[in-house]
Amino acid sequence: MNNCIFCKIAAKQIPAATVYEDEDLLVFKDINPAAPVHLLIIPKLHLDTLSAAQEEHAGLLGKMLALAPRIADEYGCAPVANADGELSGGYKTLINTGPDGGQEVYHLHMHVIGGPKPWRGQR
Ligand code: DGP
Repeated sequence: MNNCIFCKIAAKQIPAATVYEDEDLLVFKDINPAAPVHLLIIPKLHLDTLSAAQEEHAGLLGKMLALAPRIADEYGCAPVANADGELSGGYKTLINTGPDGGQEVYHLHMHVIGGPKPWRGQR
């Protein structure tokens, strides 16, 4: 293992508020939440960035994306329609990639951000 903080979280060497774990993925609360719900989905496999992912990682990326709505639903963020069909709720999924993409931690991760507004940095 390198000196990666998210690898250390995955290896349970440093604590995190973990909300989901399977053989490939870990989900924990962001230490600096931008919204009432702010979770990070990481692969246990270290990849620096989304751009480091290769064809062989397609299944892993698919698992991350497929998990996001399940976790968001669990945290009450799924979009719901009222009787008039108007939608409320919802969440943002975000993968920052590289310096210009705003990436700070160089272990691939997907943000799941939701809950009652306002959120910090909302666009
Ligand atoms: P990004 O800009 O996409 O690389 O965001 C990295 C996020 O990781 C940022 O929102 C804060 C969070 N983070 C950084 N270090 C830790 C940590 O040690 N524990 C937890 N739970 N989150 C962290």
